[in-house]
Amino acid sequence: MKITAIETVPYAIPYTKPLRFASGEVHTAEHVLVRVHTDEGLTGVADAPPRPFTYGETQASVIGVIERIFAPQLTGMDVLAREPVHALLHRTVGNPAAKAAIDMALWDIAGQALGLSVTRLLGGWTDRMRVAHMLGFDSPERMAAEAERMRDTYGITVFKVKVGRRPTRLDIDVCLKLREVLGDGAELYVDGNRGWTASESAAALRELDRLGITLAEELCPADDVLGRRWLVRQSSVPFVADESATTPAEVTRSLLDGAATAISIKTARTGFTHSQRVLFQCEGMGAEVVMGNQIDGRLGTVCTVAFGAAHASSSRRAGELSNFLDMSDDLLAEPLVITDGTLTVRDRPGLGIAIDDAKLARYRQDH
Ligand code: MUC
Ligand code: MG
Repeated sequence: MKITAIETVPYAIPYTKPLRFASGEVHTAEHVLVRVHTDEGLTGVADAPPRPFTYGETQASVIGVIERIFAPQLTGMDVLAREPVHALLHRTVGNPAAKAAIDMALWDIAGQALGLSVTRLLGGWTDRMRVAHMLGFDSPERMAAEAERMRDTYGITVFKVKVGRRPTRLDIDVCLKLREVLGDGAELYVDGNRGWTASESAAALRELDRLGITLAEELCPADDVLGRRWLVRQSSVPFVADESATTPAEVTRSLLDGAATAISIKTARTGFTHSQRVLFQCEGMGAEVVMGNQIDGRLGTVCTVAFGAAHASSSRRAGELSNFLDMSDDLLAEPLVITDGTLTVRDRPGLGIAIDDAKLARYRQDH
């Protein structure tokens, strides 16, 4: 089966509640729907969420690189020729979301052709994941109210708290409030998106430790090489690299350099193929992983849970799978349902995604 065309559709869907964090904020999901068409009539679908504050990509750059470079290179290639496809994608540096969307759409086609879900193709460990919800910057009261709403409505008891503001007290007060309101039953972890210095992070970690946080992510920049290593050595919980370790090579360097002891895997930037490489590397090196969230909509979340549920080590911790709840609408024909703090994989061929054409017509920006 051969690739005949790669279609890119820019769309914009507003958030009901913007997500704010140390490296940026998102008010509208300005993503690119990527569809890979084949000569046998099957179409693979995935989402590319540009994150200029993390990777430098924009909606226009995702469309540009796919239309001008990737589509001409890949058209005519065998859908299952994953290694040759990646060798071609690799010739162009950067552009992780554009490459990841193409990779996931190809897995979607492979699953459809075989009549198997992508989760089963990747490893078939389980059919569900526990859900962690990301709480963006706000006052302690409002963040605690959101956490309570997530717990009461969806059964979510794991929360990733965005930190990295100055003074650090702002974020420590949020965590204190969350622990007070949610009690010991809730799991809390923090993500600084590089907002603090290593010494600010170390002082904050000592206080956060007392609240029983379970992970600390990107509290200071990994480029502050010695400061970061010094901080990671004194962390009593796994220290997660997210935006500082976005390729298999960066993951290796990060773990060997002591810049992290755990890795956030985001299918939106490493697709399924390279996410699996990263996962197996982490297993080999004895590092934990967490399934992260690239501020994904439902489409991206379907991909994250499809991958996370496929392996024991990627489904052990709760995955960040719920921030699509903050979007005013989405492109999927069917809703994603979180119950008892759990999201289940669709047991359908491929990714099991159906796009609602009326919604796509409403939100697309190219006409
Ligand atoms: C996260 O884990 O950092 C914020 C920026 C980004 O690239 O992803 C989000 C969540
Ligand atoms: Mg992060």
